[in-house]
Amino acid sequence: EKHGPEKLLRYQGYPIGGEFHDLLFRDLYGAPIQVGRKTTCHGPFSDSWEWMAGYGREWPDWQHSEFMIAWGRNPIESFRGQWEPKGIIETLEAHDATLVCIDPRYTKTAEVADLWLPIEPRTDGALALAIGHVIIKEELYDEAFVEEWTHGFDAYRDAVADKSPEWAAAITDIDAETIREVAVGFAEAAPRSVAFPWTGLAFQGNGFKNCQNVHALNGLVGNIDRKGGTRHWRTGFSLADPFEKRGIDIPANHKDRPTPDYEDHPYQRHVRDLSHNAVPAAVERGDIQGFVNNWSAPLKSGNSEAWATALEAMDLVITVDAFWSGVSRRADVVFPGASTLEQPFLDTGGDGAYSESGWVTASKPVIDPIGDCRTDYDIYSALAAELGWGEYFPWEDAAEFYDEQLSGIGRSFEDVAERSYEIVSDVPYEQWREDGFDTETGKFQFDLDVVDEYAALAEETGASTAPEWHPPDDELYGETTDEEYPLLLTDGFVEQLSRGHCQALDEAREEYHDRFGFRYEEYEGNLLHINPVDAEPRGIETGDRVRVVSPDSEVELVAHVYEGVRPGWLFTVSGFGAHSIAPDEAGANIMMMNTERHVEPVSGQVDRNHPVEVTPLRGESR
Ligand SMILES: Nc1nc2c(c(=O)[nH]1)N[C@H]1C(S)=C(S)[C@@H](COP(=O)(O)OP(=O)(O)OC[C@H]3O[C@@H](n4cnc5c(=O)[nH]c(N)nc54)[C@H](O)[C@@H]3O)O[C@H]1N2
Ligand SMILES: Nc1nc2c(c(=O)[nH]1)N[C@H]1C(S)=C(S)[C@@H](COP(=O)(O)OP(=O)(O)OC[C@H]3O[C@@H](n4cnc5c(=O)[nH]c(N)nc54)[C@H](O)[C@@H]3O)O[C@H]1N2
Ligand SMILES: [Mo]
Repeated sequence: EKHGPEKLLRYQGYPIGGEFHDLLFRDLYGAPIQVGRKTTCHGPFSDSWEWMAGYGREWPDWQHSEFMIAWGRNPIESFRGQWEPKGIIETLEAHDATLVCIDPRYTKTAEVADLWLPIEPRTDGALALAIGHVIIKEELYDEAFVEEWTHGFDAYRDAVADKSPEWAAAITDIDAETIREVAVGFAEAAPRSVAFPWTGLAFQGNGFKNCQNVHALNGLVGNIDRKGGTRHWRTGFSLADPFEKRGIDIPANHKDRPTPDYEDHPYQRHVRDLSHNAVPAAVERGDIQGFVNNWSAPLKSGNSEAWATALEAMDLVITVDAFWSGVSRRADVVFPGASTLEQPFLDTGGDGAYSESGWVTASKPVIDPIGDCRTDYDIYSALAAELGWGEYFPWEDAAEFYDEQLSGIGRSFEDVAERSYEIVSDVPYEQWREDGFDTETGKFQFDLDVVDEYAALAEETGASTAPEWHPPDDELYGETTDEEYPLLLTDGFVEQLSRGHCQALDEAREEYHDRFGFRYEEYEGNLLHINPVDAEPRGIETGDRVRVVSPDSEVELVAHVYEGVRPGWLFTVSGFGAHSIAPDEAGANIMMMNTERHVEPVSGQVDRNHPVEVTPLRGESR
């Protein structure tokens, strides 16, 4: 009432009740601003793909592929028990396919790969240019596809003309012969080949360019939306609209509200939602006075110290969460959300395990919500009723809503949930033959100067749209290591823990510690993996408590001396430490070192690379 909807910031993780949250807080209450999911997870790789290929998401057709490059990706762990590892392992066995893993960390994906390339971090764009160089020089690209379906090939060819494997070897620390071998293997297997980046490249300050250069390789060999290549993600069917069925017109009360222009943040002119790391500044300026959070743990995602201060400065913080996260602890109102097993669930997709089909999957609650917890539908419909919008939530529960959605494809919720999933449609390959590419030129674009928003941004920031590799430079493209801070630290995921979801669960943490030979009864936090080459001169041994200092801040962790990380590079798992759901906030949240300036300049995505120095804390072993 005091500040109006334009001052209430929305933030969503991957909730079950996402549509009900949007209906209440966006459409009805009219809060126009949300934090961009892309700015914490996949901005650089999906934005560059969208500008090049015209659709938001590509997806590897692993199971039919003959040559796969997991590029800054770890699907064997990050999708354990799911379709990604299944597809990869199936094709490795059935087609004798090749898997190349490009990662400074020896992951379980590296374990099953034919080739592990522990690349110098953040040099991926240089490697991609050299691969393009070889493919063109050896005339291994798909001439027909390039001729008819791409734009800007000549400019691309000129840009890679001098980017030889020898040039890239000096930058990436991968030898020139290996670069040639990967380039030839990738191109010869095409169209059944795929180069697919994600978080490893998305979390870099120069990540947009690196992803742009990797995507170009897929265009070059013409594997776009072809069997064994990259799929164009589409379900190929539509569910019914339950609101339409009931004659309910949903208003768009968020539409005409004023939103601030973030003059000092050039990427915000094309990134529709607010960048995660820009939120504290927006609060400080008074643009944001309140926060409504749904299933998300923003305090582990970037600029954490400033975020915590910002939450305290806000007049009203509301959250729906299942655990006491850093947000829950600061919230004025906490709605204890039911877990996934306590509420009905429906999802659709056109990717993955059934890469030639669109599918629907559903499940019923296994038990009723425990204690005071409520399903998302109950929380949002009760709030709506109090606010005078009860007529927009006429359903008994989400299951009834899903049932009306499924009637559009002649199914019932009961049926689909009984079977757990159903294949609904066929999604043909080469969809571009019919529809073209949804880009400025109607083609796959090597030359991104035709994208006005990118051209304008490049001009404003002093960057360029060309296929180039930009080294980190302390200004635009990420911070460099130096004598004082000689090691590069980043964080990410591990098989045993799912994002910020599991760190409160003994069993998950125990499994994680077991894997690296630790007893979690002795230390419950995350481990700092450090190569012996870096550990020995510093007198660091496995189990030592260490202090990690960056130009902005410092944290304490327990070291794991380990050859599975590249010399000069340190890795830990996110979701621990300050503001996390881990008991007693055990371990460290390295995003306490992250600040507003740690963003990738094109997509506004958080840059999670930090130059640091590490010293043992004497007499304080775990
Ligand atoms: N078990 C589990 N599964 C998950 C998640 C989880 O937390 N736990 N999270 C889910 C989510 S939200 C996502 S987005 C996906 C992500 O799925 P993936 O992207 O497949 O998984 P990550 O483990 O993030 O893989 C990124 C890899 O990049 C490496 N890397 C870091 N820096 C560089 C670099 O400079 N160059 C290169 N080439 N590699 C680099 C890291 O060491 C890491 O192994 O996983 C999903 N699945
Ligand atoms: N430092 C660092 N930050 C990262 C990443 C990283 O690698 N390092 N990865 C980034 C990526 S790829 C992504 S996608 C984002 C994801 O970031 P978020 O969207 O924040 O997702 P989670 O970390 O999974 O946090 C989920 C929240 O939901 C709560 N929750 C868990 N289960 C339930 C439930 O059943 N019901 C309800 N109501 N709540 C529940 C948890 O307590 C937690 O607070 O994080 C990004 N942030
Ligand atoms: Mo993610």
